[in-house]
Amino acid sequence: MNYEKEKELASAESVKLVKDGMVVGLGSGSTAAYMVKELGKRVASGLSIVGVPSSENTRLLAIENGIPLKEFGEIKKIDINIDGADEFDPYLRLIKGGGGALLREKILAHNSKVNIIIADSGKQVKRLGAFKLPVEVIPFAASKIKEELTLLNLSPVLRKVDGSVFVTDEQNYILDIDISNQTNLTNLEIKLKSIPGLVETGLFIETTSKVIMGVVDKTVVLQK
Ligand code: ABF
Repeated sequence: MNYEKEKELASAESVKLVKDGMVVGLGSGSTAAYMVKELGKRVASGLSIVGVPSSENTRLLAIENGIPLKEFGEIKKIDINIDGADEFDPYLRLIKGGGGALLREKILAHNSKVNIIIADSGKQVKRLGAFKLPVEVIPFAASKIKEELTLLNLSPVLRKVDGSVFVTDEQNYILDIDISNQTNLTNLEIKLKSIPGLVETGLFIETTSKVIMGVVDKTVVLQK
């Protein structure tokens, strides 16, 4: 399976949905990176858009690719948001945040008219949870939240990269939790969001308009 090819195919297909004058949410991760590069080519050919990046990494990539940007606070609404995912299920519910950008990604998704997820076929699952769910927590509360999540049998692990604690664009920490035995994701989301100091989860339950999935040498569109 050539997942990189599938990511490229899905990204190229998603960029066709972008029209002149749109405000475009720019996702994070390697699939979204293909999309940003493809969008940059269309901007170079005359497409007139404004991008809103979901991470500092995407901001830098968008600048490198000549995409005009605005700060999230400067725009009224995002016309189309294009982002990746770590997993999606048959209900188009997502686990996101493998790259640590889940907070800004969820904020952009919430403020978008249309949310397009681009993915390779390896992201499609029958049931979410093989991929650990990232939750973003403020450093002040991280250890206590970890204890609370442990008592909920969610097996939290503080995310580290090269031995150092990972810090998000908003200077928070990430706990990766095991939701594979959870039967009600809506209740789980409500429970998690009720914990003071837990800022956001990588569970995107209602935001997705459609998924464009690369499959070998073509793309498939999935929507509710
Ligand atoms: C991003 O895309 C993250 O939310 C998610 O973790 C990531 C998936 O990464 P990749 O496209 O590199 O597989 O939006």
